[in-house]
Amino acid sequence: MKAQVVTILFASLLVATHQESSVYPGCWTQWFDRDNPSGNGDFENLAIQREQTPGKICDNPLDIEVRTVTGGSMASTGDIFTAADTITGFVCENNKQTQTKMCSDYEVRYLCPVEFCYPKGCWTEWFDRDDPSGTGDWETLTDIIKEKPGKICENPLYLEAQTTSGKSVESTGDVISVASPSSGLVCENKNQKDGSCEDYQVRFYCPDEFCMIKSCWTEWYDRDNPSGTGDWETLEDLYLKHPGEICEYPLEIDVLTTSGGSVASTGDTIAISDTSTGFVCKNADQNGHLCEDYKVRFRCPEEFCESKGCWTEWFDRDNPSGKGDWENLELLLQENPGKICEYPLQIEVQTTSGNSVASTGNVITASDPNTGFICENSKQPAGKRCEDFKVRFFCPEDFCKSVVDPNGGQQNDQFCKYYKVCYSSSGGSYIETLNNPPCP
Ligand SMILES: [Ca+2]
Ligand SMILES: [Ca+2]
Ligand SMILES: [Ca+2]
Ligand SMILES: [Ca+2]
Repeated sequence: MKAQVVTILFASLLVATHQESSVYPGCWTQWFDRDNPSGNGDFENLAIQREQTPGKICDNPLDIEVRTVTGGSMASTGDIFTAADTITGFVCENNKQTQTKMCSDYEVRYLCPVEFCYPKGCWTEWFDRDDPSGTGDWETLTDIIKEKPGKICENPLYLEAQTTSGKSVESTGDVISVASPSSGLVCENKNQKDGSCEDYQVRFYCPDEFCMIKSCWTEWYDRDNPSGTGDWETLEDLYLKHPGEICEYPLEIDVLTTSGGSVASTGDTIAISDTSTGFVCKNADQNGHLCEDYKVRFRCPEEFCESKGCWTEWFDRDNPSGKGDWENLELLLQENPGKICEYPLQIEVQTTSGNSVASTGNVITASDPNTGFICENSKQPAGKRCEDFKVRFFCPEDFCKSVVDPNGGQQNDQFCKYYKVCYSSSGGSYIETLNNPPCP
């Protein structure tokens, strides 16, 4: 009985801490109330809830919060609880109550990691711009944006903070003046008992628009078939087979069957699928059948993307006089065989006169390296039409080395003589061909 009380106190302490703190890198699920106390009690078990609402709760919740369905606190009911944790979930059994009454009716929710809440977002690097030697440690968002342009978004969703030696903020006992994703972290020496803050570092979780600009996907790889012990698409093997094409520390892994189906749709039990090992499906883990054949790709950080690949020439295949301006990849690939890679890493779009997309005020239907660019006249504000846009794509290095003769012929020695990738000092690059200007 004593142990239970301790558990509950501990749980509610954690809840309180996280509720007050917007710093914690996660989000709360909806409230779940699957049971009523009329039977043996109120059973809000995590495992059962997961089965009933697949995909709504993360695999490893960071915390649980419990309240009565009328919004009362756990303590207010006087009930004795069997469990209130992130492993079991919540259980209150009627026969464990000392008072002659049933359990109250409770609902629960879980704190999930930010990667679950916003799977397409990304963490920035750690920033440590200040030392506490002056008035304190000022790791403010405005300063970091100024000092590290392009390394951080302007509207982060979450902040994570720790000391430069990796200790949690709570463990230092410091009184923190400011800690939020919109402001960053400020610790002032004058507010500390010992007159000095620890040295902190911060990182921010940014929305997907930012992440996609600052990272790139590799091509899809399918090096193995499931005919042996399974389908082994490990990074170790892929590095060997495709040297230089995949970054050392991928940010994300993406897996599909070779026919494009989702992993979940196969029902296969997957042994490994992560950014440190890659992907493994073992035939032995399946119930008497073979694994499906899978392909994988990886999302790599900006530094890697910039260095490995080349820009195509600019394409302007359509005019906005009809339904809009359709510079979509599918048609561009058909109309310009060999001049664009099948899986571009990035897209760049401008008006044909060289202005930015933002400057046009057009509502854009699609603008990504998989789809290409589409602007539809029907989606524009009243009285407005799409401008005429041009696009170009950033292609993986493999493609750059094997660009087909822009005049339609196959790659040959003659072509290789005039094909060259030009790199500019600002980091951009393009292919020097008959249609593109020579390297400066
Ligand atoms: Ca309930
Ligand atoms: Ca610092
Ligand atoms: Ca495979
Ligand atoms: Ca156009």
